[in-house]
Amino acid sequence: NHVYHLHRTRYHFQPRKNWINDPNGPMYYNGIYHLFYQYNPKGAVWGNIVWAHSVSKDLVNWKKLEHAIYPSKPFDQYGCWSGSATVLPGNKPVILYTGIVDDKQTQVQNYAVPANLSDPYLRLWIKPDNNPLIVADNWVNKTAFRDPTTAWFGKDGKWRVTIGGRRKRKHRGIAYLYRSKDFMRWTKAKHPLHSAAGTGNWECPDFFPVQVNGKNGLDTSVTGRNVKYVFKVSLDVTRYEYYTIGTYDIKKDKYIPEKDMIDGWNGLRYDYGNFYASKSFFDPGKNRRILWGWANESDTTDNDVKKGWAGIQLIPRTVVLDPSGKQLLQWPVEELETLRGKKVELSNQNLNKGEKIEIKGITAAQSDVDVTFSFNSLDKAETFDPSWDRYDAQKLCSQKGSTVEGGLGPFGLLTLASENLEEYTPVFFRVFKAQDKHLVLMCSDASRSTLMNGNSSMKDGKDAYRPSFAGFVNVDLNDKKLSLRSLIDHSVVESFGAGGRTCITSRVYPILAVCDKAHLYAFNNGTETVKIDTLKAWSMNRPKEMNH
Ligand code: DQQ
Repeated sequence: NHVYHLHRTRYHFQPRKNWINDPNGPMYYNGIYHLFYQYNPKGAVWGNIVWAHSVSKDLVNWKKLEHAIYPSKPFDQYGCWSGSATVLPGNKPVILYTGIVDDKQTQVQNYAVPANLSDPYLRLWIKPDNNPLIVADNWVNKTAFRDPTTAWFGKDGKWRVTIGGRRKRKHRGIAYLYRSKDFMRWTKAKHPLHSAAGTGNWECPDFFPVQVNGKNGLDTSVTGRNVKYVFKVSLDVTRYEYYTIGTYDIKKDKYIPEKDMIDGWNGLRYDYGNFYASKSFFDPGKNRRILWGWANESDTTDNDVKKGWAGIQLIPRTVVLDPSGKQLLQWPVEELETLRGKKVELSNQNLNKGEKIEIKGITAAQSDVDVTFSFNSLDKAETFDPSWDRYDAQKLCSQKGSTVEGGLGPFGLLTLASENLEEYTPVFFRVFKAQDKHLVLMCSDASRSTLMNGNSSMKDGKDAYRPSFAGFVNVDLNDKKLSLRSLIDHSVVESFGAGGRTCITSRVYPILAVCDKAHLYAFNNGTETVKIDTLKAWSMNRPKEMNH
């Protein structure tokens, strides 16, 4: 049991025990951040779901409160599933969430309001008797009808909300649209906000505006000329999320992805690793949009039960539209930097083929590392075989891991490494030359992360899941630089490539590379020499207050 305890994260959001999943109803209200989340009060596996509730002034320190919403009425007695918060005019928050009404998992949409608006923490929530607000009609698949978004307000004086689902007897994922004048009586729009064939059930849709050529976040109801929209879904079948960028046709009340966006399984992802059921919210305190994602365990269900806990919330990320307009950029919220302790710095250090440098002097198992690599030429980039699948970065990463010699790369970090490299989780780049352009592969490879028995590249709950997560990075290499930031926290490595263009999160469970036995290295296994331009690494402190 000793080792299990060492896998608890120290600066990620994690309750003392039991199962957690989706972040719910995140909001900023009167100077306080609220985070609700799916929680099983009775154990470390999914079930008995309530909305647990924590509050924070800085997104770093969290105070645990009593459960906000839990099964108690006919409209939610079998579970209180995911949903979102909307702050109505007059500064009145309201939560929309999915209630499970029977043992067949029939889903309805309910609302809850704070019992006392003058309580700064909004501890108590009331579920009025006119619930449920929205029930499935005959055209809606009532067991795939859930996760209402934050509502947005139209120029016609009506509120809108979208709800995830799946066409009956079809694999078309669908985001139903409902409208209401008073937030109480809701009517289904003739057309969904959006749908896509072949994607299966959509969970936790998210829909929000982003500024073009700007870094401010926008309230969910903002429309206008300098605005594009993001639409994200969590795919029930594959357990990952994808998003597109597009426009919102207000007349037709439809979202339309831009032409060159892939609207399906090969679409852009917030994160190419363990990141699911995410939700964003507008933070009027700092004029930014913040994204929260959940990472489940990659360990066996047996080990989850032995540990007594499962699931963490990842570090909240600021999201903005990339200047190209073609994707988002994500970056850990600036408040995280208040946890930075001891710092070490390196600069202008060459890494020749096969070399590695240890980053000493910080707590490698609990750290924040930010490094920029540079190189003199792209000439040695390996040829990208045209027969390889450009959308299967993960397969490429599992074949061409961190030790297979390349041209330009593999180079990057070896995180959570044991002294003799029996265990390590490399996060690295590999640059390829395709016919039309260079392709930058970014990997976070858990395949050598632990000597613990049981190993699988598929998640089945019986074996530990050790995938070679990977994604391509759409980055301009003209300046011959690539940057990487990794947040390392005992059993999680959360990485941001090229300023947050590509993000990958891995959950790993080393048995040797634990606590002060964990090491951190920068490495290069490519024939082209790369240089560590600058590297800054910090030991990360624990938040003073964190649900314990
Ligand atoms: N988790 C919730 C659902 C949602 C799913 C139930 C996504 O509302 O669709 O715990 O992880």
